[in-house]
Amino acid sequence: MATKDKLLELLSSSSSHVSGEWISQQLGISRTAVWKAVNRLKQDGYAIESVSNRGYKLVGCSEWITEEGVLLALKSDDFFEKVFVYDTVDSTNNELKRLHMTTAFHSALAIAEEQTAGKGRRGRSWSSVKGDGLWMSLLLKPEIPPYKAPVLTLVAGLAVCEAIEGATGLEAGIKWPNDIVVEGRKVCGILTEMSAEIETVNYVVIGIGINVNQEAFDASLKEMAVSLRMLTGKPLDRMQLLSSFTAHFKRRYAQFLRTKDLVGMLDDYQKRCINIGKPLKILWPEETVEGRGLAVSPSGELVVETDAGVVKIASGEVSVRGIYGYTE
Ligand code: BT5
Repeated sequence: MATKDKLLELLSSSSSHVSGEWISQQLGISRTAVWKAVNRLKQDGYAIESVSNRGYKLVGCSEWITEEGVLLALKSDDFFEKVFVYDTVDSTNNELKRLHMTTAFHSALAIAEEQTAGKGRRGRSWSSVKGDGLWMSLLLKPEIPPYKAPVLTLVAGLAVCEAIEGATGLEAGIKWPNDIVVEGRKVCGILTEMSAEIETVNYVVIGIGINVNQEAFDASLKEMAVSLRMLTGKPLDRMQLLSSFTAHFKRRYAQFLRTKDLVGMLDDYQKRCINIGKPLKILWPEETVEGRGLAVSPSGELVVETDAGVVKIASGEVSVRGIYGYTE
C-alpha cells in the first residue's frame, strides 16, 4: 500500500486531529514524508485541515473518485477480487466484459468518473456526465441457470434503495424491473447483462447508474430524471454511498444465493415496488395491455391483473400511471 493510502486510512479512522509526530511513528516514516503524503492526498481532492500543535484531520472526502477512495469505501474486504477505477470509459459494463476476455477473475467492480457511451436497455443510452454520478458495474459468477439472472437486477435495485434511504433519508421505490424512483422521478437505472451456456451462467455484469450530484438535467431528461442532490438540496459523498450500497448488496446477494430467488427479501421488495396496486400498461412488442400490479413473485416476475386474467411477466417494459408523465 502506498504511503498516502496508509495515511488516508489513519486519518479516516480518527475523529480528531492527529499529530505529525504520531503519524510518522505509526507509518515508520519521517515528518517530511508525512507532509509530502498529506500534500498528495490534498492534490487528490481530500480536504485535510492542519492546525499547528494539533496536527492533521480529514475534514472532507475527495470530490473525485480515486482508487484509494474506492478501496476505502469497500472496507478492504475481498468481495471483489478486482477493482478498476477509470476517469473516462465508454461503458463500465463493456469494460468489464472486455477485461474478462483477457484476464479471468471471479468478481470485479468497475467504476468511472464519466461514461462516454453509457448504455440503457434495448440500445438506449444512459447519460453519465463527469463527476456527478456513481457509474459502476459488478461482475459476479453465481451458480445459477441463465433464466434466473434477471432476478439480480431486482436484488441490486433493493440494495440501491436501502443505500439511498440510509444516506439521505429519502424514500426510494422500485419501478419493476430496473428503475429506482424517488418522488416520481428516476434516480437510478440498472442494466444486467450476462454470458451464459444453455444451462449455466458464466458471469453476470450488473451495471448501476445512480444520479448523485447533478444540479439539473437537459431538456430531454428533465421531466423524468432527478439526482439525489436535487432532492436533498445538498451534495452527497459518492464514496459513502458506494460503501453503503456494497454493504447492502452483499447482504442481499447472500440471501439470493441461499435460495436463488427473492424468497428471503420478498416482503422488503414488495414494500418498495411502486407497480403494486397501481394501474399500469404492459408494453409488449405486438400489443399494449392495461392492468393493475398485484405482486412480485418469489422468482421475480411481476404479477398483473388484466381483463383477460392474471398474467406473470418476467421481463419487459411497464409504464406505471403517475410516473414519468403517464397520466391518462
Ligand atoms: C436503464 O435502462 O435504466 C439502465 C441504465 C444502466 C446504466 C448503468 S451506468 C453503469 C453501467 N454501464 C452502462 O453502460 N450502463 C450501466 P433503461 O430502462 O433502458 O432506461 C434508459 C432510459 O433512461 C433512457 O432512454 C432515458 O430516457 C433515461 N435516462 C438516460 N440517462 C438517464 C439518467 N442519467 N437518469 C435518469 N434517466 C436517464
